Amino acid sequence: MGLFSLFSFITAAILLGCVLGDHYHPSAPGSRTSSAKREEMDPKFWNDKAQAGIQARLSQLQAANRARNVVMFLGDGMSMPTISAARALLGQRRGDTGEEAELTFDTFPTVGLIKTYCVDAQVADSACSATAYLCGVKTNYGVLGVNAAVPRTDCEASVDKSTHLQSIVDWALADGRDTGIVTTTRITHASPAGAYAKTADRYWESDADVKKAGFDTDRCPDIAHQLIHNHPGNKLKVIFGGGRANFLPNSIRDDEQTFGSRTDNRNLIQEWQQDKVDRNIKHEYIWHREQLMRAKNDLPEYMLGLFESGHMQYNMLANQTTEPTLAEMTEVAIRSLSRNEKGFFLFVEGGRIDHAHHDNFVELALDETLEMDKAVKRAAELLSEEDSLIVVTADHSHVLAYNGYAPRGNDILGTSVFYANYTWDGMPYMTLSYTNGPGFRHHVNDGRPNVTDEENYGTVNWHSPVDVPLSYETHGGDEVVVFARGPHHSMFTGLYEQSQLPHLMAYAACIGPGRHACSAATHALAQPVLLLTLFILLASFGVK
Ligand SMILES: *[C@@H]1O[C@H](CO)[C@@H](O)[C@H](O)[C@H]1NC(C)=O
Ligand SMILES: *[C@@H]1O[C@H](CO)[C@@H](O)[C@H](O)[C@H]1NC(C)=O
Ligand SMILES: CC(=O)N[C@H]1CO[C@H](CO)[C@@H](O)[C@@H]1O
Ligand SMILES: [Zn+2]
Repeated sequence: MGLFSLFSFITAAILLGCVLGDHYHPSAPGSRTSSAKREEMDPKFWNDKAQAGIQARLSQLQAANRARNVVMFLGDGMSMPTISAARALLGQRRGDTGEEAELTFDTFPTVGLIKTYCVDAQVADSACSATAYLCGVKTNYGVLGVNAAVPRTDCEASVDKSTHLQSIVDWALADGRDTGIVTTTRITHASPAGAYAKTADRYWESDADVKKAGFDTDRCPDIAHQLIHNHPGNKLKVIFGGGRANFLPNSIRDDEQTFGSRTDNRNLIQEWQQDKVDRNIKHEYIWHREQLMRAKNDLPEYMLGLFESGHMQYNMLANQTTEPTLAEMTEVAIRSLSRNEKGFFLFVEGGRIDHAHHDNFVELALDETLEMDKAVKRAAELLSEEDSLIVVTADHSHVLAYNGYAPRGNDILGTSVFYANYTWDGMPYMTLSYTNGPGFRHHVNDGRPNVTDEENYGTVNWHSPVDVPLSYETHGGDEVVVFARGPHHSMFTGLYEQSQLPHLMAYAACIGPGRHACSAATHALAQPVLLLTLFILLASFGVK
């Protein structure tokens, strides 16, 4: 009886709360203070935190050296809700409420926003966006390293050299710096290929793909071939990722017993090795985590690591004996490239955030985001803020939504429990859900089914619910974030085009075409001197 009246009292209070709040923002969740942290009740907590933030920003203001090294981290499909939810998951895995947790790149001093649309598309794919953030020019959906004069799949148009773009890898090489690419996808996949390939279609990864589209590989060489034989791919000192099949003939099995996919009978891994033998350069091809760990202690000049036949495995599902983590690959890459006195450019991609989103596997997407953050942490530990610029960003957004209004600390992968009762059908809904994708459920008895009742609910292979049925969830068109730390990080603030990004990195590093931090420093000095000279000259004329 006592319990019952307490329950009715609470229910009445909640309903009253709803009446008192406006109906768009019911006031009830705020009244549930049980999950809030004690120290957060005290204004001093927030004031001290804000003052510490001022101190941290002040100590960042001095860094204005030239960036000797540049590491660019790309979370494929790492939209803003992805970052917010991954942060909560990070904290909750440590047993905390989660929302207040900090990713490594959250602590970077500068944040900006970039517009990701392509020349012919409202919402970007990873190819036109890679061309923008690596070559500095926006182009058509699906093409790589060529300008918008090349329509997708138009082989002949892409033969015209005037359509070819240089990437920041070219710019770094021209300055005598070393370069590398690291990814969890096939190394021939759109994002890493933006660093070295020129092609009318991102999916022409092996000769078989080009031929299937009806084209001649002599006119339009496949992406794997370009990586091994063309500049700048053949100058990359570190190449780590998946995608072995595109480098091997379809008649032979690789070290993990999977067949290659090439129909020209070429073994591009052997051709890569032969090229180094001919030039008498210390090199190593690796395919296993232990080989990577061993190489760390005796680094060859060139390294090619292909750890899977296709994409590398999701971290949560990976065989940890054979599969290195993104942080491990990043560390070996940085140790290798750091040997160049002039510095380096390294591209690191957390490439499977995107794939997990396309399948509505939200936990995998968040975990892959946290894996990339671990790689960022490793890089930030290994490299000095004085001479190394680290940029973290995404190529495009996704249609993941972070729904209200669960109480503080509620399981980020769970239901918005408090409001389950207020859905029209009385069914629960998830805090994280998607606008579209394969996670569509047919209605039962004219209503939504109870998705938390499903057999595989709570597993990584459970599809988050969606509104619109599609085989694969889509990218989103909203801005993505850029985080920057190191020399000239403040240049990355504001809201700008994605194609601005490599120009900013080149500015800070004093490489590539256009303005440089190094020459800008002299200009800044030269201008007043020039003005003064002019003034004296005019004054002396005036005296006469
Ligand atoms: C991981 O791969 C190794 C080598 O192929 C294999 O021996 C081992 O059984 C695998 N482990 C798991 C958990 O699958
Ligand atoms: C939905 O399913 C869960 C798990 O079986 C159950 O606890 C909950 O009561 C169900 N809710 C409704 C409204 O059916
Ligand atoms: C106010 C309200 O609708 N309460 C309902 C919330 O959901 C539970 C379980 O489905 C019901 O028992 C309540 O009546
Ligand atoms: Zn995608």
